[in-house]
Amino acid sequence: MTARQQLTGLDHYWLPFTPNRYFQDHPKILAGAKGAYYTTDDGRRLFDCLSGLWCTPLGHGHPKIVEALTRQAQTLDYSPAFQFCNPLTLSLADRVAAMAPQGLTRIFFTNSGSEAVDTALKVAYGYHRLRGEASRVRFIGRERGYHGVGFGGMAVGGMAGNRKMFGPIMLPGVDHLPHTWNPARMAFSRGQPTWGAHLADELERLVALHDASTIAAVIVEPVQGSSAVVVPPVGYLQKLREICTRHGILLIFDEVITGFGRVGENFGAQRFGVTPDIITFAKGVTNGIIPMGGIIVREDIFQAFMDAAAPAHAIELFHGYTYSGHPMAAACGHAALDVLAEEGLIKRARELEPVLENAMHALKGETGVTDIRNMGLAAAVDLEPIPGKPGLRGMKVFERGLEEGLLLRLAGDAIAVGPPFISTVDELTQMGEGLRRAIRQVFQQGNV
Ligand code: PXG
Ligand code: PLP
Repeated sequence: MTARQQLTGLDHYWLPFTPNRYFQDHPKILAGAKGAYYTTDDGRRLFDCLSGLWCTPLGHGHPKIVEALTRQAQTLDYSPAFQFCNPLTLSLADRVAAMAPQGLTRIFFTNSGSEAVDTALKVAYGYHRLRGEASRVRFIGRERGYHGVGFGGMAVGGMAGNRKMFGPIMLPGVDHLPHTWNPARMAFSRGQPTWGAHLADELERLVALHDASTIAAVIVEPVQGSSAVVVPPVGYLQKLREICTRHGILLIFDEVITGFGRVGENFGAQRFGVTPDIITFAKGVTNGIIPMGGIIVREDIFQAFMDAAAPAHAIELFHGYTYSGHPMAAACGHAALDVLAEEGLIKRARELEPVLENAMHALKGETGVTDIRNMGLAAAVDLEPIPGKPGLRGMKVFERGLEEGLLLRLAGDAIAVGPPFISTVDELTQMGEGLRRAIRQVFQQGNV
């Protein structure tokens, strides 16, 4: 029997963010991974164009990570997250704080980006409340933003498809900034578009509408990832920072994708020279091997909780997860950050940025390519949709990409890539050419 014939579970498993009925008939099964490549159950090798789901920038099967996990499983496989800690989780907090922008010093660990976002929103509201500003109950997100699938993250998120079923049960009081993508002004921009900083002034309008005294925090991704790599216009994030500071609103950067080197610096905050009050992270902190996320907060935000009038034996924040700061995740995080530092991979990501930029922008002029965007080791290509069938063109290019040996990421009718930092120049160039062939094949078929 082939591996495919032995496959079980299709009658029981419910896949996340996947057309399940299509998957039933076209299961895509990965059997192994090493370095920058996956192997499918029928023995095909696929270049890992999105580093898993943006989470494995160091590639797969790194011996240091394997060794660290083996050792940790034999030493301390779990320790209770409440009332106890372990040395590795504590020292991982030191390391994450050392990588963060100055002033962001306290780490709260979660197990995913969604949990990190909901944690950040609760901390932001709690901070204001403890300081006597309990009226600050609103959160401001942004159109096209993705902040995970928790009740908080869903409400501040701005991808319509993720929200429409749940409108009636959404967190109240949330408003959204407009997104910054404007094809007439910025199509085919390399890196940051020069037009669009003024869109941050929309925050002033929301403040005027709702009053600053009702707004707890603004949450944005420095570069929007899930909605296909929307890069902030030059000066935009600086303006958001300035407006938030002026009105006492906390600024949260959701760096679940942009953190740990994806944009060529530790965090997007450093790449863009803007320091938020809270950073959320996940994915790359453990190279995606063991789930982990968290938030990094300003010391005085943490202190506001510590200083609240309560006896010293009282819990300051009624929030946490069974697996917060899991020792296996902490061991994985240390190994991943060791590899990132020892192999100089953030610097390498920055060096590869122009290679990826050139490989992707070389697709300009291909039939059906309507925009190309890039920042750090992230890029996306917009494709002309098939009339009346949104998403189908993207799906076809994605499927064709598999034939070209590419595991691409599908985002509606856009294709996103976020290759591993260990990629070679040749691999990135080949990825661009493979994508070109996939796009040509699909547009040659016409609108069917
Ligand atoms: N915030 C941001 C900015 C994210 O990108 C989350 C929160 C949620 O993280 P978790 O760990 O709960 O999934 C994310 C996750 C894609 C893709 O293809 C993006 C994400 C997840 C899966 C796929 O763009 N982002
Ligand atoms: N539901 C129940 C019944 C629980 O007991 C717990 C945790 O103890 C949770 C949900 C939350 O799980 P986690 O801490 O893994 O987020």
